[in-house]
Amino acid sequence: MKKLLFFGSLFLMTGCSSITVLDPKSATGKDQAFLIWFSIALMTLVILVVFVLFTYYVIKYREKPGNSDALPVDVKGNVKLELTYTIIPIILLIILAVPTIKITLEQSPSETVAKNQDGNHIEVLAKQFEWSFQHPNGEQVADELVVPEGEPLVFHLTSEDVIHSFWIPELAGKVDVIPGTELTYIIDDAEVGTYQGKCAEYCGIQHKNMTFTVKVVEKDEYIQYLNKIEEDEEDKEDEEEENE
Ligand SMILES: [Cu+2]
Repeated sequence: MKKLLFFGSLFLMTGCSSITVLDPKSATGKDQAFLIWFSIALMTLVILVVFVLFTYYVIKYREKPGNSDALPVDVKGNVKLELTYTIIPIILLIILAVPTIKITLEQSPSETVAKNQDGNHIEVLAKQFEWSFQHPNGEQVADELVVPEGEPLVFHLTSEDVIHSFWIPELAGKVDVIPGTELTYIIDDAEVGTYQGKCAEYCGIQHKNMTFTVKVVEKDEYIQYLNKIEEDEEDKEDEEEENE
């Protein structure tokens, strides 16, 4: 039994080290992680109360030597008890519902095309099996996204073929990317760093290769990056002209 517990907990702990969604690097992700921790805490409280009462009554009313024939007193309902175990769960559900509804409504991707929203706007086009990111200066880069820190990241998500799912586990939850619809999704206060992104909806034979990198950089570095991709594009055009 001890061995089982030891290996069981070891197994659980090794799993936890890689759950990046529980240690997010953006305000949006932190709100989502808060909901996960908050509901786990409430559920743990309920489980503890149930198990303590269960253990207590199992011991209290167990069969004792000498009174194995005794029958319990027959009672017909108990209004106080029934009200207690009806009202407490209702209160718990309300406590859980308030932050859940608030955060979900605030963060839900919207179908309104919010081009005048404050922040850094990125057009995201998903297709089998590649992500294309269009920066505010019009330049397009595949599978790598560089964004500045300090302003909301406003993603305009759309798909060219099938349903994909846009997911940067360390920054925020998944969002479906749907052909024919443009969804606006905002990630607030992303910290400087490099994060992995992926498609989280099975979209075809090479689905697992549909990954991308997100680099959140300081403002100066971001401006340099924009200039660089613009120059690269001009160089490419010049080369093509020379080749013609
Ligand atoms: Cu995909």
